[in-house]
Order: sequence, then structure tokens, then C-alpha cells
Amino acid sequence: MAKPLELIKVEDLTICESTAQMITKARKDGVELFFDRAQAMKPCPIGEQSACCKHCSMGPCRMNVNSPYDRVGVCGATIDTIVARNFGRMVAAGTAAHTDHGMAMLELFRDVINGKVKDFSIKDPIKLLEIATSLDIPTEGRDLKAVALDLYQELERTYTQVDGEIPMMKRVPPKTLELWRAAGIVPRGAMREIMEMMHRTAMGVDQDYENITKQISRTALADGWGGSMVSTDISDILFGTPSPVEIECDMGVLKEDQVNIIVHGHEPILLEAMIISAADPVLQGMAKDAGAKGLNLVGMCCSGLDVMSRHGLPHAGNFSSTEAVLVTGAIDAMTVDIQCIKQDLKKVADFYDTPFITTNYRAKIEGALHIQLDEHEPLKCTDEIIIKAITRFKTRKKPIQIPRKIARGVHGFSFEYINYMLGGSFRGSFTPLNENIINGRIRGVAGVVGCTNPRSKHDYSHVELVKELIKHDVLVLQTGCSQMALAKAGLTGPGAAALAGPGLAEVCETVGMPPVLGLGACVDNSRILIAASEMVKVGGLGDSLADLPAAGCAPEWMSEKAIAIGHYFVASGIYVVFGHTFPMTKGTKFEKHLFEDLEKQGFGKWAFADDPREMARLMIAHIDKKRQQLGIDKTRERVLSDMADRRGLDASA
Ligand code: NFS
Ligand code: SF4
Repeated sequence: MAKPLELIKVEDLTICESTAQMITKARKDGVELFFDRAQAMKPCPIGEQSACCKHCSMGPCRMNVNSPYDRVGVCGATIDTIVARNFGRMVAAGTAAHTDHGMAMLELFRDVINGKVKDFSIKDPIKLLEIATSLDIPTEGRDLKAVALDLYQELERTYTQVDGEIPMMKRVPPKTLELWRAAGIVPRGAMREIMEMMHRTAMGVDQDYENITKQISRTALADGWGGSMVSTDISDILFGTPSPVEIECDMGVLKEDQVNIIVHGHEPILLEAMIISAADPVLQGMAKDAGAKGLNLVGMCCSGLDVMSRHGLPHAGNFSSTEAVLVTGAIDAMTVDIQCIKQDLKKVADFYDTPFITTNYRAKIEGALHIQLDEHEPLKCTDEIIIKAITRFKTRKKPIQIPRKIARGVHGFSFEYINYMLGGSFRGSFTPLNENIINGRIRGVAGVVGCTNPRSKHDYSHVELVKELIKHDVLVLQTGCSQMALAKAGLTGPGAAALAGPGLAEVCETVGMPPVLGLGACVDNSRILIAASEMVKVGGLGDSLADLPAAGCAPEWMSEKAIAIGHYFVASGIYVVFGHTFPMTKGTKFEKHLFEDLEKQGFGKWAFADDPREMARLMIAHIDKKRQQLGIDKTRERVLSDMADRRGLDASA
């Protein structure tokens, strides 16, 4: 049995006040949450360093983490082979998740153009034409449907192609692509790369960690520049490209007098269909008849982030709050699709009499009610969910306690919008961003992304890291659970500029943007790749992605998807720091390969740190190193002393 739960202080588990209140309530109610299980379940010290192999039944083979070279597996596999293979399989799994999601979006796109799906249509034809043009598909004088069908055919290759380069390689800066070609890591199709990764990491196949790393890179690139990128672009085409809008978030968005429905998962179709259903006057009438003031649709995790800026929908919180939100007792239905859905949500939902509904055939949960969402008639599923929620509202029995906190912030900074915001409506351009980096007002750009994890104080590292970065004039781009951590902490509004360094604050004021830009869900990390490529294209900051004064971080990661994302940034040339833990045996050649050698070969590299200030220090040191290599380190000193002088003058005036 676990130790009495009261022993773990709530303030050590999370900095999110709402989640903290709900952990306390859950403990009183006798409901176990993953925070407490994480304390009770000590990680295996060998597994934690990824030093075991169970790829065949001659094992499992456990290595000695204190002296990794003192033994080999029964088959003779060395520690480097074992850790590299495990890492490769994490990347394969993460890539599979993003690409399978992307492929589902692409199929939806095909069926929308073919007229087989009638509830959705093409919302952003301009983006459709832009993407088609970027892939050399003729658009002049052609019917939109014909272009769309060609685009579908072309993008299908991202997944199914057996040989040749995937279409999005046309968007990679030439010098970066040259490096990948020379290294033999340009992805063919995601299915092929994932298959080969799994094959090569099976017993007795690839047993050279450097060679395994090449396939790891190739697979990860099939995610970032393939599955994820297509998913983002198709979602924008179908549902609209996001532009900034003020969003309310945190658990205070729940309403005691309304039917509260949480949509949690990853594919935007479920939430988009829920929005259509919730606008149905018949269902609204039913809610009124049940005594509710209305239907309150609320997103959580990535699907919430994906959809909120397209519709101004409120967001209740990130991965670590999905059980906590049920503890309010105010949720009349929680509906989920795929990914990051904890199995115990079902148990917690049962305790609070909340209907818990799975909707995707790929992700059922034992004991949970399954209502399949058929994309040809999605409203059948979502109407039924709303009716279930209304019934639960009518028969609410458990006491309700809703945390009051609501934070307001601006989200929805797509690549297209950033371009427009910086360059103006007539000629969108990244030139002002590059100029401000070159003149030193902005020191560099950081992507802070990824999960939360109950083994690391919830939201803490995200918030502290981002504060530290903006204080040092680093512009921060965000996605995923990280974006929601900052949103709840109030750092996604223009007010956050007050916490930025003088140079960044000045740019934010001039452009009218916050120093922390929320770009959306985890698949939308592809927006960061496109923005970075645009920075290279505009000029003045080197010729490849590896030249940019930029860095990435997932400070509280937990999912295999995060490892796939981290590695596609590394393979693209970016320095990536992961926090809290890393699936690596210390002191191995494979560790040196990922943490040092890759950079020497022209890629980015991995790093690890436990403390958010240390993460910031590493990222800033890397940004400064790149500035120096670009010869723009001096400009920054000048601009800062100029600003200090000006402030001195202002003060004396
Ligand atoms: Ni991405 Fe992490 Fe999950 Fe989204 Fe959140 S946990 S890797 S941010 S919801 S995928
Ligand atoms: Fe052990 Fe080798 Fe089998 Fe892995 S593949 S379990 S190291 S014998």
C-alpha cells in the first residue's frame, strides 16, 4: 500500500491553484489521482536510464547503470546498442502517433472534397492554394476542387511513399536539406521509416549506435516535416488558420448553472463537431428545459489548444489537470478521442457520476461508454454526447466545487499570422523579426513545448523557464501543455511584456504582440519549423536552421511523442534541452553521440537539465554562441547600452 496520501504536500505537486484545490478535495473524497500514484510508484533505476532490453526472450537483459560497459546482453548487445534501440523505438512510437493523427486528417480532407463528408467544408482556400503552390502544384485558373484533389494525392506520399523524398522537403532550407541528403536521412514515407525503425531495432539487426541514430533522425523528420506538418496544414485548410483571439482558461471557466462538457484529446474533428452540435437550437432547448443556462463546451490538452483560437473556446487546463477537473463534480460529460488520455479518468469520472465517453475506435477504454464518431455523420455521435450531458446535469447529485480562477490570454499565433503581424497586411514578412535579432533587441528565439508530468512539480518548470527566457530578451514560441501552463500563469497576454527584458519589451510594444506566442497543439510544432525556415530564407541569420540563434525545450515531458519532437528539432539543427529525466544511460558513447557529436556533424544536439533556471542558462548560452558565430554578438551590446542611455535621459528629464 502507498503511504498515507496526506504526507505529500499539495504545494509540492503543482503550482496550478485550481489543480491544487482539486487534489485536496480528491484526497478528502478518497479518490486517488496520478500525482499520488507517481509518488508511490518509484521508477526502476535501470529502466529510468533506459538500460534494459526485452526485445527477445533470451532476456530481459539488465545492464549495470553504474558501470555500463561491464556486461552485455545475452546476445552480446552492448549498452550503446540497447539504449539507442530503446530511443529509436520511442521515436518510432511518437512518430506513429503524430502521423496516424495526420493521416486521419488527410482522409477527412479527401472525403470533404469528394463530398462524402457534408458537415465540414474548406474554410481556408487561400491556405490551400499557398500549400499547393509551395509543393509545385499548378493553381492558376484551376478549379479549387481539382487543386485540392492534387494536393491530397501529393500529401498522401508523406505517409505511404516507398521511395523518394516526402513532399514537404520542398519547404526545408536548401543547406539543411543538403546535409540530410549527404547523411542519407531524408525521409521517404512515414510508414516506411517507422517500419524500418522497428525492424532495425529488433533482436540481431542494427547493432551500431551511430547507424541506428541515422534511422532515428530519418524517422523523426518524417514526423516533424511529414505527419505533423500535414496535420497542421490540413486542419488549417479545413477548419481555418488560427489568428490571435483572447481566450479564457483555467477551471474557473466551468459554470455551475450550465451543462459543462469537457473535450479532451487530439484530433480537432471531435471538438469541431461538438461545436456544431452545441449550436443546435433543439439541443440548446433541451438544456434550457433541464434548467441549465446553456451548454458550456470546454477544451483540454491538445485538442482544446488546436480548436480554441479558431472559435474562442475556453480551455480548462493541461494533461496534469484532466482528473482534477472531474473532481469539481461540475463536469456533465467528458469525451475523449486519442492520445494522453489516462485510463483512470474512467474511474474518477465514475466516482463523480460523470459520463465518460470514448469516440475513436483506435482508443477504447475498458468499461467506458463508446460512441463511435463516424466522420461521415459526426453529429450523430456529438448530439448523443450532449444529450447524455444534459441528463447528467438534470440528475446532479454530488456537491460541486469549482475553483474560481480564470486567466485571460491571447492565443492563435499561426505562422501566417506572425508573418502578417510583423510585416503588415500588404506584405507579410519575417524581415522585422530578423532585423530585431540582428540589431540585438531580440536575443534569439526559443520553443518551449510539451507535456506536464506528475514526477515534476506541475507547470513550475514551464513558467520559471519562460520567465527567465523573456527576461533575457528571448522571444518564446509555445505549443501544447506548456502553452496552457503559461496561459494559466497569465503570461500569454500583452501584460507579460512587463516581465520581458528591455529589448524584447520594446519590440513587443512596437508590434503589439506578447513576448510569449501560443501556436497551438503539439502537432503545431511544425509551425515553429516553418517559422524557423522563413527566418533562414529572409536572410542575415545564416544559411541553415543550425545557424539560427534558437533553442527548444520540453521541461516537463513524459510522452514518447515528446522524444520524437525533440529529435526532429535536433535533426533539423536546433539545440534541444529536456527537463526532469532523460532515457539515457550516463557515461555511454550513445549519450556523447546525441549530446555532442551530432552538433559537430552539422545537426542540433540534445541536452538535459533538472532545474528551469539551468535550462534557461543552457539555452541562452547556445543562443549567444550562435550570435557570436553569426558575428552579431556586438550589436546586442550596443543596442542595450543605447537603451540604458535613453532610459538614463528619460529619468533625468
Ligand atoms: Ni504533446 Fe505531451 Fe499530450 Fe499534447 Fe499535452 S501531454 S507530447 S502537449 S496533451 S500531446
Ligand atoms: Fe537481451 Fe539481446 Fe534479447 Fe535484448 S535482444 S533481450 S539484449 S538477448
